[in-house]
Amino acid sequence: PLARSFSMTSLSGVLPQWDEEDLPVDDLLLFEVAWEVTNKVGGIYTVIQTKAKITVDEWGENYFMMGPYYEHNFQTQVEACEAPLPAIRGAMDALISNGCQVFFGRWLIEGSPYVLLFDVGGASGNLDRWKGDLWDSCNIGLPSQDHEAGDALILGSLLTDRLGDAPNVIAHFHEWQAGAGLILSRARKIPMATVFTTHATLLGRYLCAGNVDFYNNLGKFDIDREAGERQIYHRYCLERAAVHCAHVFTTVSQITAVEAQHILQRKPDVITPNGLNVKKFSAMHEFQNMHCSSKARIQEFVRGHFYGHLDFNLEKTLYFFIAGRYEFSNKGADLFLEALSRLNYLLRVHKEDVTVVVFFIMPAKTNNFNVESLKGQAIRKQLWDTAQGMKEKFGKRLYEALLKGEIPEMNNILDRDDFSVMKRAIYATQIVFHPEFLSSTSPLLPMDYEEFVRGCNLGVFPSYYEPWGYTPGECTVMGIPSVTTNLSGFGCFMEEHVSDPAAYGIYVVDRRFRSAHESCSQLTQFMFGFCQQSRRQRIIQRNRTERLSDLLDWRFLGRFYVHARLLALSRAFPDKYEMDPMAPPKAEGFRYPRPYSVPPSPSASLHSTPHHSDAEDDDDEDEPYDEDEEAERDRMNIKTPFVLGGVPGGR
Ligand code: G6P
Ligand code: 1S3
Repeated sequence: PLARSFSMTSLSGVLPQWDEEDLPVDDLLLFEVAWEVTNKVGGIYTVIQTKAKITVDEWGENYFMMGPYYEHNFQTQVEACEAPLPAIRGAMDALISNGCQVFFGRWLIEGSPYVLLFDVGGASGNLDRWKGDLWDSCNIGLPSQDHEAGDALILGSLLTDRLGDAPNVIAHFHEWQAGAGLILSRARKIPMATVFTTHATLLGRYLCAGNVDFYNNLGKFDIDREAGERQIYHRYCLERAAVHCAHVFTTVSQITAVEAQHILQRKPDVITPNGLNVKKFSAMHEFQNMHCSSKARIQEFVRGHFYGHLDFNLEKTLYFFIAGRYEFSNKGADLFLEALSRLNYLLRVHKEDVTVVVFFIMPAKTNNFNVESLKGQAIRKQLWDTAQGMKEKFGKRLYEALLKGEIPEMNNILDRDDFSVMKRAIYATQIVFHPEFLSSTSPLLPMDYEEFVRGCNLGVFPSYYEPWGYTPGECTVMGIPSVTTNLSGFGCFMEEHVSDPAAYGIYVVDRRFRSAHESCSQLTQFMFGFCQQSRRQRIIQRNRTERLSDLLDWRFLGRFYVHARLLALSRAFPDKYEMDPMAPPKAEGFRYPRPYSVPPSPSASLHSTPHHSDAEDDDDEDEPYDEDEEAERDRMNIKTPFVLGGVPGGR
């Protein structure tokens, strides 16, 4: 019998956490299916990759992730091994003897989960037959030109072909590309508990990108016709069928829940917000030091980029960035550009000596690097190398002179040849072409995304369509302030759980109840206010931002996944598992209070320290603010009214 009870322990002394003992996993298997398992396409990869650790902690050897096989991904991310369970080995053998390729191993990420990957391309010879099966089971027809939908069906067919023989399975499917497996498993009456999570709706994404007033017209769209006109009717049918076949349907945020209710015609049973695998540094200010060293590298890049016309003070330069899938208006790049031009105007009118350098990190088709930027970078690098060489020579000669008891004549310490080398370096224009931007091996900016974010001052993500939005969350756990919107799942979540988000460095632009012009003005004011902060105020604000990390930790948010699975079990096998109606974990009512030192006026949040100062270089300024005291007091003030109800009881 599964007589289970949960109790709460505290995470970092702030948030309640599930006790992991007694989760009903002993005799169950958990399958998690997504197109992005070991295969980075977008945000779902981040969800499953960061969540792996807590899921493995809970399920151990009973947890299997499943997705498509790509040779390069497998070779670089997976350690091949034999499947531990006879049921899985049997299914693999049966598929292989039918000419399909399947691969098994441990994904080399934190938690090292097992992965079972299916060679979709290699099984494409069966596609017509499987299309027939899909039509027979649910009357969804896939057109031949849509290869992505065809691949999704192949994955689903391979999955359900043999794995239905495994006993006591909970299968969690993510997004429409994994949906075919769910539809087929229900059509074939395979006895497993199913969960389907949507991270965005197909039609919602299309409609928003098409410049419609989406959220004010949610109930008015003729959804079948809209899907048909966009030639995605069959995909939309797959998505909708998966949603309706699942025992439990979840979305990543409240705002996408409302969207799903209209576009997919089912109210989600559970909201499963996206978390991160938060790493705390033992030294509290370590993340500030990391900001400093990453920023120095961005500064080097800027020096090279503006080589020959660097007419601004790098000490008074702030780095903003936007990042995400290249959906210009959905991700708010349009609003950001307009707000930047307004910010530029304000900075000039107010004669601010701050310079803002902005990066757009959006993977897009490129032919090559801009030659001028490469020239600048190459010259900067060469000058750096030359300077290093000269420094060594200089040091050596100085040392030799001192050994002899002499102070050398500084003007003579370098000889004529040395000066020639330095002059040559100044004139040199060697160029290297390399079509990459943000990667640790890039010639332009040799940093990975995380290092880059750490070095910036503000992430700006004014999205219009953003079911969750990892980018501001990633900034938060690194202690970097960011702008988000009340149309993003993340922004709404923060507004719900943080009393004064701006004081914590989370600026939420209202894109829901204001016109585009008004939202743009608000964004401009946020950025202008940010530019007016002193360095010390920015440091204090970063400390506060970082304090919100616990809220975004999977150790806290993972409970919603646990709940979804238990609910699916109780619906799929009601005779065996019973769900206490009080079971849903509750996050309502939980709020981070306004930081202790911030006065209770909303406008004060824009200047987030007790005493706003105009001095920029004021690291040592003696302000009546004690970070540790503030952190401690805030922690004491945080209420934890989560009621974690019962869980399945045996019958
Ligand atoms: C960190 C470092 C400080 C540095 C500051 C720069 O806090 O510990 O030494 O002055 O970053 O901050 P800024 O907001 O100007 O990039
Ligand atoms: C989706 O990825 P996107 O950037 O296309 O899924 C992400 C993970 O749930 C989510 O954070 C994002 O908002 C969605 O839009």
